Amino acid sequence: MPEGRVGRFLDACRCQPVDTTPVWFMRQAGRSLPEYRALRGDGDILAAIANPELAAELTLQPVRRYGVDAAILFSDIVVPLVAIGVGIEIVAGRGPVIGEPFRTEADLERLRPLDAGSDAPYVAETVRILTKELAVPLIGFAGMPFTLASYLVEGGPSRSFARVKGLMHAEPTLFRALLDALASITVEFVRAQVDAGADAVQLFDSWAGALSRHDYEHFVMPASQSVLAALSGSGVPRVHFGVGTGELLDLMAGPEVEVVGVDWRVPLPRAAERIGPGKALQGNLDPAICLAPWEVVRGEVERVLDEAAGLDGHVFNLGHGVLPETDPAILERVVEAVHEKGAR
Ligand code: 1CP
Repeated sequence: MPEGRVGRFLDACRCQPVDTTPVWFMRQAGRSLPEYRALRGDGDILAAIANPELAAELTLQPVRRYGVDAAILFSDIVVPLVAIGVGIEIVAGRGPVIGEPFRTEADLERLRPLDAGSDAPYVAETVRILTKELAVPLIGFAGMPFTLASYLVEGGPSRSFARVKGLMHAEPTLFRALLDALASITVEFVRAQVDAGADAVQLFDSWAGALSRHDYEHFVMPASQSVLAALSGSGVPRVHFGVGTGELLDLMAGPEVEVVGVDWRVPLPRAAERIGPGKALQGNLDPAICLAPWEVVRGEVERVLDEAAGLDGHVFNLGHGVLPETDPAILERVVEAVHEKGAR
């Protein structure tokens, strides 16, 4: 890709020189945007995702409004599971809810392999539309096995993750088989996006931070590593992200990762110390700060950029997704401020 706005996100991912710091926001599409609410209405989000024209438009909305340096495909981490026939509903204001949660060995049969071309043809179609329309890179994404398993086993969003951790400890063999099945599905889902033209991928292990370092390393890391390794031939940068994963950052970095996503709890220089040289970091403004008056937000944006000054590569982002109550005007100004202050 050529230089300037089109190239800076991918260059930063590869720790190459950039004209200014690239920026995008996790959950940049969504309910904080009036144009999103207008287009989505009360329709089913899974139906919107399965409609390539609509999904492409929802992907483009934040790129137009904010002038961010990357687009992220409008989809959801549960889409590949829905595509193989797992009964899942995304309930407004709550999140994915599983009709029949996974608890026993018999449930493994419901996790057949994904064939993205026939089970979810709309994904590649949306990516193809977007690669024609976009002047910035497109990020494809998927959920990592543990985070997907947490929804399947808990039956929906959870605070304690007691059931999925219970399964992990009580039935480690079944737990590993579950994660392996999910790893294959994730690889196929991400590959389909890359083959259709996605320029980078982000692997969301949003809830891995609920685990102890020991349990992550022992029970979860092998499946996650297999996903990352399977994508090594794809040639696109791999971003690995979780929330509350400060104590796992070195384990999540590894040789198969180009960019490590960092939430707001860990200062970027400390994250870099834990990860070691040669990796780009992505983050890490606390999304709640974007609810404060602009002068406060600006100060915090500058603080994050100051902390990032010594990094090998930096992609500015929030430490987690945009909160629905965020004023889009604030995010417009964040993008401007990052580009201005980050200029080399
Ligand atoms: O109808 C709606 O608008 C509901 C909100 C919503 C949206 C906009 C959901 C339900 N999913 C999405 C799209 C989505 N999901 C995107 C694309 C939009 C963008 O980023 O611009 C992405 C990247 C996701 C990924 C996703 N879904 C993750 C990983 C990222 C993260 O936030 O950690 C997770 C954990 C989900 C599950 C999910 N889907 C929806 C909700 C509300 C949730 C979280 C529920 C929970 O707290 O467990």
